[in-house]
Amino acid sequence: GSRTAPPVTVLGVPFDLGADRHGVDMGPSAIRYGGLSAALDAAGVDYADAGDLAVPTLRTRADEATDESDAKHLDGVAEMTETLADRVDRALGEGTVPLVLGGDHSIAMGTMRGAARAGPLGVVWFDAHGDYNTPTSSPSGNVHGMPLAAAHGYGDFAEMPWATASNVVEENTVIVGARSLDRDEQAVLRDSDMSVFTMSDIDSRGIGPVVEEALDIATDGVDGVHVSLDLDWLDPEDAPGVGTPVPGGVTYREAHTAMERVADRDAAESALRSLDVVEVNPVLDTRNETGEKAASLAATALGKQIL
Ligand code: 6HN
Ligand code: MN
Ligand code: MN
Ligand code: MN
Repeated sequence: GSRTAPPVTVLGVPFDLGADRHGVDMGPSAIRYGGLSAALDAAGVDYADAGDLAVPTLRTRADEATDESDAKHLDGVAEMTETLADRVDRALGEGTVPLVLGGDHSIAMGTMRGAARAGPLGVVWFDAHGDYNTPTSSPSGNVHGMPLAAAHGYGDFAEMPWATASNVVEENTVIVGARSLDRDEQAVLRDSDMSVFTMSDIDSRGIGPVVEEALDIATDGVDGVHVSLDLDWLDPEDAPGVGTPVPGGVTYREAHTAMERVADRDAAESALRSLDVVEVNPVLDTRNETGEKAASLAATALGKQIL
């Protein structure tokens, strides 16, 4: 079949203050250079590239510890979150689906905060990690390990209204492919109403059924879903250009199937409100392989059915 999908607004967010590794700020360039426009064209996606947002980075900041929090660069993250949330809000107001290119995963705080303004928002989080730490629980202090907790206003984030995404609830939040959860994250996720599908679930049930169930949960009773694709969800053999690789991830083929299921669900229900593709670090990559795969996966998630 065919459909008329809303056009896409591409937003680059060259932000690296949420991670320890320099280079992830070049993610938007790597994804564009990796063939994003050709992939979107081939997938029949109508899009406009709005360029990169102006955000603070490690290179533009002399002092690495300007705030008092246990979380690094929280003031810079706050500035980015505000800027991106407003830009996502505007893209949605123009009737487009924002495709947000990271940048480290803390940028999802801005995407979700903006997307949730349009109404209740489900979340599907494709990641090796849970990203449910708080400044108190984090072993690293890196905010890219915290965006999902921030969106929910969990723990320390209850006192940081700038970080939260109203209209994001645990019942509609799903993590897919987690295989590296810190101790406190494990406890929180176990006791919460969020759903977590591990690599073991994917191995035993297959990627297609797992993603279908994840989408069922995320879209239950809400009319929009945010999909967050961390490239470290893939096995490091397939996606080496990431800052926190974890062995035992999904193959590129499985990731592609997952994005096809997202596109199919969107074709059926107009489910996809926003998409971010994060953690691509060309400095750590092999011939921009990870940037190319990120471009292709984004286009697949947004693509029309061509047959
Ligand atoms: N990511 N759980 C670790 C931490 O430092 O909190 C790793 C987080 C990785 C975050 O890849 O988006
Ligand atoms: Mn992540
Ligand atoms: Mn991750
Ligand atoms: Mn299809």
